[in-house]
Amino acid sequence: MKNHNLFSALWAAFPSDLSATAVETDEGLHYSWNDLDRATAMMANLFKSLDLPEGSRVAVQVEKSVEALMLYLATLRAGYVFLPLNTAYQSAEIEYFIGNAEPAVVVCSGANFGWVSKIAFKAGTQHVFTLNDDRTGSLLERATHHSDKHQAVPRQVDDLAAILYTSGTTGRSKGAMLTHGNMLSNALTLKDYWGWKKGDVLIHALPIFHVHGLFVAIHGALINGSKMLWMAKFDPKRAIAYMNQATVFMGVPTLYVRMLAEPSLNKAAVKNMRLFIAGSAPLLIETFTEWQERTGHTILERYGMSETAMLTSNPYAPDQRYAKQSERRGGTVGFPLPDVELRVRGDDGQNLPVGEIGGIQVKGPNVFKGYWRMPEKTAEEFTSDGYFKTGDVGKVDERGYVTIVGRSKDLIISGGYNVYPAEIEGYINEMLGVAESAVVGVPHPDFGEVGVAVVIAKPGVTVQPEAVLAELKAKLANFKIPKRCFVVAELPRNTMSKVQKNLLRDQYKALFLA
Ligand code: MLC
Ligand code: AMP
Repeated sequence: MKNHNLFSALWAAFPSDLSATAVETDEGLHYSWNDLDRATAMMANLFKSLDLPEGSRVAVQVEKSVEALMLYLATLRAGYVFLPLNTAYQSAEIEYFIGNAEPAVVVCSGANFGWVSKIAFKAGTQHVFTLNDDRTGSLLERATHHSDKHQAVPRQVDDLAAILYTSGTTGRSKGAMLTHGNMLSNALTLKDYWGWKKGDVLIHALPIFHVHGLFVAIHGALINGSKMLWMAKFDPKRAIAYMNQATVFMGVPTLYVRMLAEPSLNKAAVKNMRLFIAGSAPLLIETFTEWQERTGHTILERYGMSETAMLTSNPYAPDQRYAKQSERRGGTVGFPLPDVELRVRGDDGQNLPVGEIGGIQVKGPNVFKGYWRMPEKTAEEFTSDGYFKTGDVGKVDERGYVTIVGRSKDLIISGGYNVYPAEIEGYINEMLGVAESAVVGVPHPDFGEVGVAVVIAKPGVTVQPEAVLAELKAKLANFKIPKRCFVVAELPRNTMSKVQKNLLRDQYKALFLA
């Protein structure tokens, strides 16, 4: 029987010269394809020696490093389920994820071992390893004692490969279960659609705990046997300097905005580049146009989400299905990918005609299996005929281009990270002296959108805005902290007493715009 383990497909795409560089880091280190193979075999053998139960989760909160990439690949290779966690998450957030996912293995940085291991052992995790971004830690120490040969564990298309937590609109985060089949199908589709070719080199500038950096970028390079120029942290100057040795760049809009602020970005700097891809948040038309003017390249914008990986993309080459359209249209997210079915539905559940705005629903081999241990939530998010309700609101024009115009989910996307107002409001409302709060997203020149908190104090109590933000900072990941807080007498409400967030958004919309 064929082994559908995603690792096997990635491994099969390694180039024949295994001594060639697979990853070059911004510290000047070179890792060969052979290094990737051997190190992931050793880590996979370490996991095997632990005799973990079938389907075990491996939860990982570590800084970006090539060893962290190897840990991801080793988890796939060993047939377990990878659970990446943003390094910004603090103890309350980590406690929830570990408690909910019940991982058999947790890997954290040495600096966090004290508090993370306490949480993990309390949740019943048997093994806690450390991995630091300077190639030290108990994971590597233990792995070196194992063989560098390992046969990828057989997996079926429908077997779990990863769980990605996406914050919930209400209540707690949900773990999106992605299978080996989901990810391989998406990687192969994108390889073809984006015209990956021999000799392509990817600048890897994104964090590796979300879909964009972990799946789209890594799978894209590996399934094409392409080298990656690996940036531990995005730096616009360095990214531009890398472009004379690279051909493909992927980034959230903020990365493009920051590169545009660099005088070194010009046509000469990008002359070796083939493709610039943007996604995870709306790319402003101004950024799209300015990039075109400065570099002569047209950014290719695509759209996806944790539950589905990539769904739509502007064309790289003419798309045969849409009258051979080859134009990348700013402000749109392009066409549904070849194996994705996408429809726009009205509130009455009926398909909407071309150009009309409604809820985007999707179906395809890339669409996830459901939310971890939340069958009711899963059922709610799928239609009776098997379409996933994305929560994004959009339209399709007569040429087939999809445009996202908003979200039915109350969500702020800040610098490509998702922030759920309900979660922040929950924390603020628990604070001493607070009667109520509302968090809204407003435009921001760097992050695209940022949160603003509007708070009402209890009668007779004085609440300081700075104190609200400081208290949040102590509890939540830094990117979730609203950039400003206002204490006001009342919140605007409609006749049903519901807070009118649209009015608040309008009131504060110019806060960060010069
Ligand atoms: C950092 N901060 C942020 C922030 N990132 N605030 C809001 N939104 C963000 N995204 C905070 C910092 O903690 C700091 O707070 C202050 O803002 C200034 O930080 P900075 O130094 O400017 O930030 P930096 O470290 O440079 O990070 C910015 C960034 C990073 C844009 C490089 O956020 C990033 O890598 N974003 C990419 C996210 C991503 O990969 N998304 C893909 C999701 S997948 P203080 O208080 O400490 O000063 C997905 C599906 C799909 O959505 O379709 O792809
Ligand atoms: P996440 O849950 O982190 O995977 O974020 C997914 C969400 O990001 C989607 O549901 C969209 O709302 C948003 N998103 C991703 N790509 C784009 C894009 N190109 N334009 C607008 N929104 C996007």
